[in-house]
Amino acid sequence: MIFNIDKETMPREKIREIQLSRLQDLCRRVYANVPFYRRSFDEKGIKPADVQSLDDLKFLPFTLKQDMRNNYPYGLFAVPMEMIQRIHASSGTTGKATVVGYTKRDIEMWAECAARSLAAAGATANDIVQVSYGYGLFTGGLGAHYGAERLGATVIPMSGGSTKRQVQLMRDFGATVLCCTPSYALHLYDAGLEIGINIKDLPLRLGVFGAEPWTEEMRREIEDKLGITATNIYGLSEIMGPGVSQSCAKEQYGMHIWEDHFLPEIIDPATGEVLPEGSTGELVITTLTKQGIPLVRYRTRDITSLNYTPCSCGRTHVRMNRITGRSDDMLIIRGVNVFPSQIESVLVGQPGIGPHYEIVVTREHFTDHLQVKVELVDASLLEKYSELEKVRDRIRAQLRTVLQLDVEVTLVSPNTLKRFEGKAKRVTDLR
Ligand code: DLL
Repeated sequence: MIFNIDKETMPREKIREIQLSRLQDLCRRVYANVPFYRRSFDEKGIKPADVQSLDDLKFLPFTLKQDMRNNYPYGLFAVPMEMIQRIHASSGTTGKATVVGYTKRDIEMWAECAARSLAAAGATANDIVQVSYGYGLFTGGLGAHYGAERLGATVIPMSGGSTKRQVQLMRDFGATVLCCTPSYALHLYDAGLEIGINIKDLPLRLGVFGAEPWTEEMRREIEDKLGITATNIYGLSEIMGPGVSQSCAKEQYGMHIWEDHFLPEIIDPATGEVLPEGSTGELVITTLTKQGIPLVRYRTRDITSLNYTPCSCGRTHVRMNRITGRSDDMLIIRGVNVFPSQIESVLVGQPGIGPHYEIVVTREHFTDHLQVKVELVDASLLEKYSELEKVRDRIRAQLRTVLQLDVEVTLVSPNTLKRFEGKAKRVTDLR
C-alpha cells in the first residue's frame, strides 16, 4: 500500500520543481534566522537569492556534526523557543550530544514520513506494531510510534529492555510487525528460545529494522530465523529520526528517500566534491521543510549510493543503497581500509556459527592486529579440535580474500558475546 499516493508517485520533474522552491525558501529562512548560516553563506559570498536551480546546491556550505556541537544546545534553531514542541538528542558517546527541536508541523511531517515508511515496508492499518526501539531522547521509539499511529495501526509502545518479557508480550498481544535494531531482533529471537517461545511460530510477519549498519546476509539470517520479511529503515536524529528513507516490500532493494522533504547528494568525503550519479560516497542531506532546526547540506558520514532507476513499486522517489559503513567507522589496519560490514558479510550465514560477532583491534610491536570473535552455535564443537580448526580456517581464508589481510579468528562458546538492547557496539579499537 502506498500511504500518500500523490506525493510518493509524483513525476520526477514535479519532485524537482517542489525541491527547488522549497530549497529557495529554506535558504531565505536560515539566512534570516540562524546566525551560523548567515555567517557561513556570507563567507562563501552567497545570498539566498543566488539559488536559481538545484545545481546551485553545490555552492552552499556544508553543515557538520561539529557545527551542531559548537552551537549546543539551541544555537541552530530557526524559530523562537515557544514554537518548539519537542526536543530529541543523539546519545553523543564522543563529545557533546547533538540537540534537535521539532515544531508541531515538524512532528506532523515526521509522522507522515514514518507512516509512508511503514506502509512501504508492507505494514497496514490492520497491523499490531510492537515498537522495541528505545523511547526517550533517542528518536527511534517515538518516531516509529507516531508513524504507526498515523498509519492507523495498533501500537505497542514496548521500548527496549526486559527482553524475555518482550517476547512473552509479543506472543500474548499478537504483534504482527516489529520495529527495533536488527541486532535486537536476533537477541529477541534467542531470548524467546530460552523461554520456550519460537518467534517463527508467532503471528509476527514483518520487521522494520534500522538505526545501525547491517548487511544483506544479516537480513536473510533474520528472515530465516524469525520467519518474517525484514526491511530496512534509515534515519538520523540530526535530520529527523527513523523514516528519512525505507526499503519497499516490492523490490527490497534500496530505501526510498522521501524527497519532497529531504534533498540528497553524494559527495567524495575527502574533497567534498559532488560525485556523478550512481557513485558511492558520503550521503549529504538538506532538509527542505523542517522548521525547528533546518539543515543545509548536512554531512551524514554514511557511505552509500543513489539509484534513480524507476522502482516497480510505483514510488518515484530516489532509492539509497544499503549503507556500507560510516566514513568515521572505517578501520585502517596496517594501511588497509576495512569496514565492519565487510567482516559481517563473511561471517553471517556461515554454517556452525551464530550471527553475533565482535571486532577487536590492537597494536602489538607497532603492528595492527585484527581479531574477530564469533560464536559457535553448538558448544560441543569446542571439544572436536579438528572440526574447530576447519571452521576457523575457512572463515580466516574468506576474510583474507575479502579484506586482503590476515585476521585472527576466535571461536567462542554460544551466548557468550555481549547482546545489545539498542544499537550494537561491535568494534573495540584499543590502539
Ligand atoms: O538511529 C534514527 C533511527 C532510529 C533510524 C530507528 C532508524 C530506526 P541516530 O541515533 O542519530 O538516529 O543514528 C543515526 O545510525 O547516521 C547511520 O550511521 C545509522 N543508521 C540509521 N539507520 C540505519 C540503517 C537513528 N538502516 C545513524 N542502516 C546514521 C545503516 C543506519 N545504518
